[in-house]
Amino acid sequence: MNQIFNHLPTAELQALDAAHHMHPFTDGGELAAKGARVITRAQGCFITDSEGNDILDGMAGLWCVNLGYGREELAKAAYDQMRQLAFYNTFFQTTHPPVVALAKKLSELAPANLNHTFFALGGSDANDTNIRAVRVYWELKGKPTKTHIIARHNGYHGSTMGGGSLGGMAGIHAQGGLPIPGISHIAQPFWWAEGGDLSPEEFGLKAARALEAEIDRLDEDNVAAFIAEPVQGAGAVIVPPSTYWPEIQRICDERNILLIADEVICGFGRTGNWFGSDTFGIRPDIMTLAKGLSGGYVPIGASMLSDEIADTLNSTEFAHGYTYSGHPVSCAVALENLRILDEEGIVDRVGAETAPYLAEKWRALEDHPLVGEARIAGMMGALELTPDKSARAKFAAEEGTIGFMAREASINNGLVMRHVRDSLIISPPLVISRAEIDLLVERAAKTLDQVHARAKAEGLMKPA
Ligand code: PXG
Repeated sequence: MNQIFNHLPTAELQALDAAHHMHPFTDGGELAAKGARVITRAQGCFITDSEGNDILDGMAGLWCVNLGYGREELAKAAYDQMRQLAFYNTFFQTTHPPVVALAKKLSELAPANLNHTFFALGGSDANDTNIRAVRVYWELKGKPTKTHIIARHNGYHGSTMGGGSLGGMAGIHAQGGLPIPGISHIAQPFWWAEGGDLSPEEFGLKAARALEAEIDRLDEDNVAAFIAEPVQGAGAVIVPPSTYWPEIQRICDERNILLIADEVICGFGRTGNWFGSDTFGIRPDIMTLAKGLSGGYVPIGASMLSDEIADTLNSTEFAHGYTYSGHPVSCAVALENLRILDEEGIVDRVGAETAPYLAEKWRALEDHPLVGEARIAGMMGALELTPDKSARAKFAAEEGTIGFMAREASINNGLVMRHVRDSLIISPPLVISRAEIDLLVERAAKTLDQVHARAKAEGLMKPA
């Protein structure tokens, strides 16, 4: 057996980690001084660290372990497929059964006009595929000037050159020359932070009409597509007002702009339906998929294309693809994951039962003095922390100070929540039970009490 170092003590693993492993989105020096938390195993909705702490995983890994940990069927699907056909490519006029079966299954689950899948390894590279696909599409349609893509501030679409450029994250744009040319960003539908005196519905319309203004500014003949997440995930679970998506859809239809729904987080049940597009009545031309497609057990991503786009691209050679596009093992695991989601009625149960239960409990946290707004959409939620909720105020302290404090307190209370700026977010496994939801909310409430007391004691409950 290869050495996987399970036997090493925590401190030794941390030292080796600091010496040799570079972490994503992490200040390496700061982490080396502190030591990474070592996660050694997981079962159901709980992860276990090397010190033996069981922690409720309120983030489903990273918005992906939707069936929870330790599902034997998924391990067996990988094992069986590795023995049958560990790898073969799909470049040179070959295919294999798992990729055929998965592409067919996706066409059954996706909105009616999306019947064609181009596979990737995750969400970032699937979005890179999308950038090229929409540009080649318009070129083949005889409109080669339609190349520009409109996205949103604080959207997240990955961290490759393409994905990071589509995303609207200032921290990513600050490094390495992003965004690449031909991409611009409009306002996000984030009422709490940017809605001012408007009602959420008025603000939803205003935010959507920023798309129309941007198309006018660029000229519709130069615009290929608009990309957005149905609910912004990494941006802090920003649930758009009810007026937003219908207006975006109207604008894309009227102005002949392709609509790309980035369903990397929302897809496969997270919002209580198979896709966020179903929940919000969106009719996308392309969907980006990853994460929940395999439940996080193996890497896989995908772009699902409309009949019209696929037929057009199929009229030539689309010079694009990854060695592992449609990897047989990833496809086999994804298929098994979708079978379980389907046959165990997990998406239906989330929509009809557990998400409404979570929503009721989560919204009650809005009464806490530290919480300004409790947002929830299906199995994803956020708590906006504030020193003054009537003013929707930010803290005077450096942004993220209270959020980080709350994240650390939460883990110590046995619950993984993530913080974005000064909000706390959750995205638990879709199989979470009512009793586990009770535990999640109880630990979140305890965390809020502790952080509120500490922030008061340290004089941090001051509005900016
Ligand atoms: N689109 C969306 C909507 C995402 O959420 C990606 C694309 C990129 O996927 P890959 O598989 O290339 O990472 C994502 C990924 C966070 C966090 O901290 C969120 C993501 C990734 C890493 C961290 O919330 N989302």
